[in-house]
Amino acid sequence: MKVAAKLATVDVNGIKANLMTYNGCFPGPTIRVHSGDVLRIHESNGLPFTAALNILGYERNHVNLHTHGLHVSPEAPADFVMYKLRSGETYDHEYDMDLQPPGTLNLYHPHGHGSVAEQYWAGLMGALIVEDEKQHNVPMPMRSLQGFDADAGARQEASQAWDTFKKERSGDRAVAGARYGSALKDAVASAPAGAGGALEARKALGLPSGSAIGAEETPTTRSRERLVQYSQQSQFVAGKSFFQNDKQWMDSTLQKHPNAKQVRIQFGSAEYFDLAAKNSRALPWLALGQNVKFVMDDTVYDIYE
Ligand SMILES: [Cu+2]
Repeated sequence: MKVAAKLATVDVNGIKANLMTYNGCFPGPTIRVHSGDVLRIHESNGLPFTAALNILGYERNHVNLHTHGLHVSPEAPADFVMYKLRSGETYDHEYDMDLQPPGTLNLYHPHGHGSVAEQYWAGLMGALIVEDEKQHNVPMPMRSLQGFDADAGARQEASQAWDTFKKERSGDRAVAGARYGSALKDAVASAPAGAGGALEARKALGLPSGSAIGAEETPTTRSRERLVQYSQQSQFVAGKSFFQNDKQWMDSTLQKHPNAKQVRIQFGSAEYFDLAAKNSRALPWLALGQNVKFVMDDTVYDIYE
């Protein structure tokens, strides 16, 4: 992917505007990537050279590049912004998207101290889309939150809850809503969602905080109860994120190894204990239960009951 900062006259809603642009368009070209990719961006600065300073006293028309929202390294050559690209210079960024969850909308823009605001406002920005699992062609059995995908009731509750959270700006429920929203969003990535997260979720969705079963059980409260469970269906264990599909805990990196060698091992069998004895690093993953699937040394281990 190439992005070139340059001045251009662009049509913005029928009005001609002289902007700073990426590749002569506004917004800049949309970059689409997949979780697990290596994204390479060749950046060049085609803005005119000037010795002028801006109102903050910083030299103008130097750029760099920031990927706003990506879960990537801040070190060179990834999301490193401690440099100034002068007119005519180039920089090659490389971002490892291993930790970036699928299905997210992010931005790219320059991030130079003292100059970012004027450049951003002048038009230097573009969208950076990390495709969702469907677009990524992740096989259905390897997708996260499969149950949620198939559960129309819970999805409807989620979208209504989301609308409510946006409207409620203050108070307990708004705070719980914000916390719960981010717990649900992170459920696909490494999720620290524990008992506290569940409590926030219950508060936000207007459910009783204990498990007061029976009182007023309606289809709506049942959908909301399931929604709480979906946001709890992941955990981070010994360097891997796991999400739960049905009874099975699945390693999120499975999505990157759709064609890896598969070994099916029955829980409690002689092979099971052999695997445990020979691979101490697999112990925390095996401890997840009797139905676990994880990747180790390019092999997928499918432990079943
Ligand atoms: Cu930003």
